Amino acid sequence: MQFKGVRQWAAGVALLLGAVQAQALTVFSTDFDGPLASQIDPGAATLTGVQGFAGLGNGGNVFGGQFLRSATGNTVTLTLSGLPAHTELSLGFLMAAIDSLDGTGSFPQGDFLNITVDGTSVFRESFANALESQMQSYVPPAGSELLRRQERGFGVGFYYLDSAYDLSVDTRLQGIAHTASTATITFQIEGPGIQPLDDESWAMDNLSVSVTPVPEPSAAVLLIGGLAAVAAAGLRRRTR
Ligand SMILES: [Ca+2]
Ligand SMILES: [Ca+2]
Ligand SMILES: [Ca+2]
Repeated sequence: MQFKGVRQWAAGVALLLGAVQAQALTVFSTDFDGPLASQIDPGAATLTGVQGFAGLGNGGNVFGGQFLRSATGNTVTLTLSGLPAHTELSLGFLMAAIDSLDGTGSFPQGDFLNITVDGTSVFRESFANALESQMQSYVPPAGSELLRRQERGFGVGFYYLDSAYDLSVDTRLQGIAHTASTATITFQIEGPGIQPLDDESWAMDNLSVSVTPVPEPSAAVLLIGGLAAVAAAGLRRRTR
């Protein structure tokens, strides 16, 4: 009976520690509506109005104001330093797939959004807007697709339809094993199909990065100490 009690307390401690550990801490976020954050090297990308993407999103996470628009082939780099001790890193953003991105294949096809964390690709999928027959490798999970092949601005006309996705709901970008105090995250549409800005492009809005902190040793010790005291009191009561 006592053994069972001890086991229950141990399980309780593990659960509470898990709860402490699971609280994500936002270490970077930007809505791109002010000057570009110093942690971002945009390459050739520029801040520009979101045009007809305004208001698309989930809950309060919607396109608005400006976003960072990039030509295919250009690399956007986010460099973070001084991160607190952590075990996992998560990121998310709203992605505008603008104009005639061509999906998987050989030129002009071959437009893959590739996201790397410290040099390792964590997401690589093609996006297609130009023709319904083109092959898009990205299969959006529930809640990700905000719009598909509708006209929302920039190039306008037959091939130049647009799509939008909420990549903050894609589990591939969540809980990425990571412990270093620095992180270098790159975003690029690459592949054999890259074309000029007036033909195809993409943009990000509401970029956010969070980490799952390691519990403070002092907090963990206090928690275990407190629970042990309560457990001991309970055992004393039962053994009287
Ligand atoms: Ca914005
Ligand atoms: Ca367009
Ligand atoms: Ca292309």
